[in-house]
Amino acid sequence: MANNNVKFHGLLQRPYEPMFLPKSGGQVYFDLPNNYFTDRYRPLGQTLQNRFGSNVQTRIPLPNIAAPDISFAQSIPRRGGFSTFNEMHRRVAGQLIELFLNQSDPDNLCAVAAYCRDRVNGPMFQYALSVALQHRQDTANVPIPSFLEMFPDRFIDPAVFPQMQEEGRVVSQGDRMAIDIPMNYTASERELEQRMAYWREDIGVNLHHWHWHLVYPATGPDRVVRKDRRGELFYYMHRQIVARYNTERFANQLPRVLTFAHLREQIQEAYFPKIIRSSNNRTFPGRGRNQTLNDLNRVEDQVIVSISDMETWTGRIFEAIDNGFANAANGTRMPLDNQTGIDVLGNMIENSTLTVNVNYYGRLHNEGHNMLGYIHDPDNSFLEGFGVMADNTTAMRDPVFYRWHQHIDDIFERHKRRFKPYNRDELSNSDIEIESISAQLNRAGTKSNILLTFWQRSQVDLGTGLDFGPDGNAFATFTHIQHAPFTYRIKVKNDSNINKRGTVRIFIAPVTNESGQNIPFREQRRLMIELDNFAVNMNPGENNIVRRSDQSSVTIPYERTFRNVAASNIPSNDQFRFCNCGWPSHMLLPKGTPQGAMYDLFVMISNYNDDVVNQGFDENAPCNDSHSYCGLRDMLYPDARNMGFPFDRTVASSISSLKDFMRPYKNMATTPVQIRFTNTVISRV
Ligand code: CUO
Repeated sequence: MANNNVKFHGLLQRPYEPMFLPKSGGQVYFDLPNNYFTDRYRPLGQTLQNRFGSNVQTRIPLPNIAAPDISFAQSIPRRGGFSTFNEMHRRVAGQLIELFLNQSDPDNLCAVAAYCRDRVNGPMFQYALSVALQHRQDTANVPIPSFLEMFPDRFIDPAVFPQMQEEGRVVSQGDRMAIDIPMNYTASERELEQRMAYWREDIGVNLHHWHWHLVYPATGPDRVVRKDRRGELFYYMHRQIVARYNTERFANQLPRVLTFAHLREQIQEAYFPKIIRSSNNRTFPGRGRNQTLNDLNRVEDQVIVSISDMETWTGRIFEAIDNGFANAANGTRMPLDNQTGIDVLGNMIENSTLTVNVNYYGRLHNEGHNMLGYIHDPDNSFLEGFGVMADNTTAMRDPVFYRWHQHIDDIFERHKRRFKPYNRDELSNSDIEIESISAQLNRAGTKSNILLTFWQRSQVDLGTGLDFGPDGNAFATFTHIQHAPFTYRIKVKNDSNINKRGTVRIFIAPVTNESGQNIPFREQRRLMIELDNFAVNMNPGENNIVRRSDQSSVTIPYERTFRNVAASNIPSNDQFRFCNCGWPSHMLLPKGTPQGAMYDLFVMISNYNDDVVNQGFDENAPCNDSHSYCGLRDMLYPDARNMGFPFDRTVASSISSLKDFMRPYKNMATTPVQIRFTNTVISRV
């Protein structure tokens, strides 16, 4: 009997190939009762089964079931786009998730999912089944293939697909060559924003973003949406994206991103994504220069929102922030205090179904994605689908994503500014003194505090995502930024005579902007990039803390971002829980410059008693390694402080540098670090 991994992987691959075609490169076959076939194929059912179902290793017989009522899903065309920013799409996906969650065991889930698969929108099916698998206890360990495997068309230049088809058709498995995905195919160097294309269009970055929203859906059954501090994590994870993006811009001699606060202004930056939706061979539309938003009146998509709606909602959100409370739908006042305020605002502004009052505060962030995603065809006159901004898998490709999220972050900052700077009690850690910190490459003889970045060429197998493509592997190579692995060394003195526990918080931030001017601390504070967060025990006296860069609480390893589920024989035990949410490790550090750009490395060891969340948590357990941006599955967020602590609040006006900020505190340290970028491509071995 096939195990759950084999079954569900069969359901999740090649989304548009009917269920009766063999799966997993011809190894797996689902035996279907007649009513699973769609009308087109039912008359041919037996013939098709005989034709395709011979010579397979593993047969999975599916039981007779009463056809579930999925008429609710018909409003989303099977081969059209699916967007979690579209309210109607989210609602329908929520119903499908509910249907999947309600199945009594994995066998029934498999049967119902197999019935639905050929009848509903492809990406929506993948999304709903992935969410359900992740959130059911009895399937929590089923590996969810990377979205790159399921829908490679969202992530890479479509020019490579015909070449891959040719290679797969003509050349037998063992001899197939990898097809190279070019860098820099979306614009020329005349377009300055193109300097950031390697970052915006990075496959791992976009996968992370998709997986984050998969782990934290904004709509669906309450037990799926209601997660500890999800609103705050929405704010923090996206704030970190904006901080990282701005920092990267400086290294590429570009100024920080302009906030998109005034919705009636022209948007100077254009973007032409050059990717296609392979389900219907339509392109994702481009966005020309100097376009302006319009009211959306796309009746067919049920996307109806005006610029003045957006302005009204923004005004009411500001009013809530300035008053320090929000008006809940039931008439009560929700205090926007330090404890819960940011979480309430996160859910309100995003908006998730946890918003306190959707009728009053609206759907600001999500509709912003829609307005920008439909800027080319606001009333559907031209029957054009949405652009990349209206799709979670592709939004980070577009320069305007960062302008929009800078604005969203500025709204959260307005709330954060209401709080007094952290005081001595909150920042200090008695008896703990950091004597020195350094970061050094993992190679003997290298100088401390010089880190290296370069291009790396890696390979992925996209075979499982090519509907009606050749059996077996289809390799592609792509080029991405990478850094040489390094190690932090932290010398700490514990002046007490007892063991102490602390949380080590490591950040990095740029020292100078794009033109080499020093960045004042009030700006640098918001550019602090979290690199790691972990607990330590400190004995009385001297302690040497050694931590490798690949242990970061922010990232997941390359293999987790890109591993091909089909290729690896993953047992169904807990050791191999497959968790794809996490910043890709190859993007941990800013790129730096060929001459070497200077950054401040900052380390703080805070008092564990103020950090601890009352639960067992082992950072070495599978899936627990990227909690800073993704939290922990089925557990509370593991750090009791405000996310971003100690840099989430403003500081006294007398503080003008990071050194000023940390001067009173022995439990903090900083050192300048240089990041040097070498413009060569090294193949992953
Ligand atoms: Cu992740 Cu705007 O939420 O993209």
